Amino acid sequence: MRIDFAFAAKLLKEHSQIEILCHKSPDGDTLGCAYALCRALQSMGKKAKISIDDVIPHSFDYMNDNIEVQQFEPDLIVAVDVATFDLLGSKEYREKYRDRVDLCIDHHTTNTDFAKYTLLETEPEAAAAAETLLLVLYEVGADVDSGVAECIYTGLSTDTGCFRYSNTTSRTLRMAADMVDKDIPFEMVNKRMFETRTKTYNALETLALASMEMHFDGKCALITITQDMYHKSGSDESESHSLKAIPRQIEGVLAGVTLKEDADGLFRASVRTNAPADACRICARLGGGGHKRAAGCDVPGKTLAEAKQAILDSVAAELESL
Ligand SMILES: [Mn+2]
Repeated sequence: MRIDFAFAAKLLKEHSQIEILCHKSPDGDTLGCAYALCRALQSMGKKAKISIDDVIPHSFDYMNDNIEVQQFEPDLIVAVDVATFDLLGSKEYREKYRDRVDLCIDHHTTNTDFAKYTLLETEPEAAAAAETLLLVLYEVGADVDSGVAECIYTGLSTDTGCFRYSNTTSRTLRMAADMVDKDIPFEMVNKRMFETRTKTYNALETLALASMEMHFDGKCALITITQDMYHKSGSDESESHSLKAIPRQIEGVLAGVTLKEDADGLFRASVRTNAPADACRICARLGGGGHKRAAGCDVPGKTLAEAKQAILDSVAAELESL
């Protein structure tokens, strides 16, 4: 059931033992929302904890400072920035939460209403779930101190490519300005999120760049990240996220595709587009979803060649429709 801000705030106010869920392959938005909410709830004297079925990259460590680790049985379960139930994690992990997620605060048009109550602001309303969450925190009357503000800022900046993507609105910028007014170390956040690279990431990027292929008269660029590349570079999946931005950066590209092989040999595509190509439509053809300029899907195919063909067919269909 879709709910409004007042109802979401009421749910948070009426409960005192709250578990917060992130999506797998966590990014700055899902983590920023989770840490911001956890901090705000703990400073209201409530019990709050974050659960996630994945490794949290070290670059996000700063948001975890001063959060108390609390163990308890939740009376409210809240998912943040999670569009579908499957995105919570592995089959075994998510079974624990089947029909148990009470509230979902999200900004994906593809949200499946898997939670009992859903507070949804879709693009162009909210570039990041952190925008929606911030409004919930205001509605709750929570103290948005610098610790909370730093987490909200992380969500805002990471989902907008540091306020460069077309999903950025004046509201996003105003909220970011309000967070900066709380004396947050935004330069440190930007540096960690957008500049600092590990040696292993650098090695992985080199391999990914070497895999680049151009298709359809240069309108599509595709890079591949295989398990073998993780081994060769000493990197792992947690470092692969910022690679997704690369194919779209090439002049003339409308659809930038990153095809990743997971540990089970299955393939997943991340698609980033430039207008007028629609990333969500490209991924929806294969059963996935997301946003207009950024979306993802599982790609059928037992081999890399088959997976490549499947995603390229969907890109071709999109390009022909323009
Ligand atoms: Mn998001």
